[in-house]
Amino acid sequence: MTRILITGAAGSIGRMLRTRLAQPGRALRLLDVVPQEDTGDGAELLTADATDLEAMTAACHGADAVVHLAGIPGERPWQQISAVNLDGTYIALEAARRAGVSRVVLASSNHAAGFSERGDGDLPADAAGAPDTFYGVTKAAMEAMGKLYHARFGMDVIALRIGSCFPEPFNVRSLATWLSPDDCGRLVEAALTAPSPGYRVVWGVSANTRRWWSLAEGEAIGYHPADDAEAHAARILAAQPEPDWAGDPDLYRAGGQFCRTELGGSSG
Ligand code: 15L
Repeated sequence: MTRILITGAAGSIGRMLRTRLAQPGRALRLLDVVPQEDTGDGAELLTADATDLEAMTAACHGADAVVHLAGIPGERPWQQISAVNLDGTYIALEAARRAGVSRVVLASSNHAAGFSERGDGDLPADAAGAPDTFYGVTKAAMEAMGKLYHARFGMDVIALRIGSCFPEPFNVRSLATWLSPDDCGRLVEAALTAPSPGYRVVWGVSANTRRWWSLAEGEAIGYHPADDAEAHAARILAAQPEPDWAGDPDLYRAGGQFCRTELGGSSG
């Protein structure tokens, strides 16, 4: 029996993964600061703060891998977001190390590289960080922290630069950046099961026709997305002209409107 600890399990991606990662021979241990519903699926439910090193170390004991989703998912004042996202990343990795867990999957974000611009080819997943917000800085630091724990301790760490992970694409940008719930499940499954991946950064994006983020790094760990936001394009584009992907600031930069959001203001 393998055991996977998921932090931030009550959040939207956590709830998507609860059903998609369940499989025979695997136990899910779901941790969140808010109490979770016992749906009768056999998952082990823990109520704890992911920024509490002692609680996290205890939660990691007996786990084979950690999927670290806990964090504030958008822009906030620095003190607030660094206390949760930066400290939380350190604590997830350090708790895993102390408990002997050798693999950690980190929920990074496209906003770690939000100022990257659309070019001729696909943007590689290992393109240098170019954060667009304080939130993006915490995600770039998450990737750096993961790289540190790999280099120092030989842990397998896969950072997922997640795009727009929602039930459906909802605006023009998300026609390129959407990560469908099922592809999110496929991506995390690949990150959990790839043989000896070492340290990787992978885009979390579906096989969208309008995608400009590379899938090569994901394919290298066995992530093969099956969904395409284009199925929703007619609905989204119904009331507007064809978008200007090269000229619209919300479309030619990876982070979209986050590049214009007030630093420290609330978003996401
Ligand atoms: C993120 O990282 C946010 O958590 C999410 O709410 C969306 O804003 C997403 O990025 C996105 O870029 O669409």
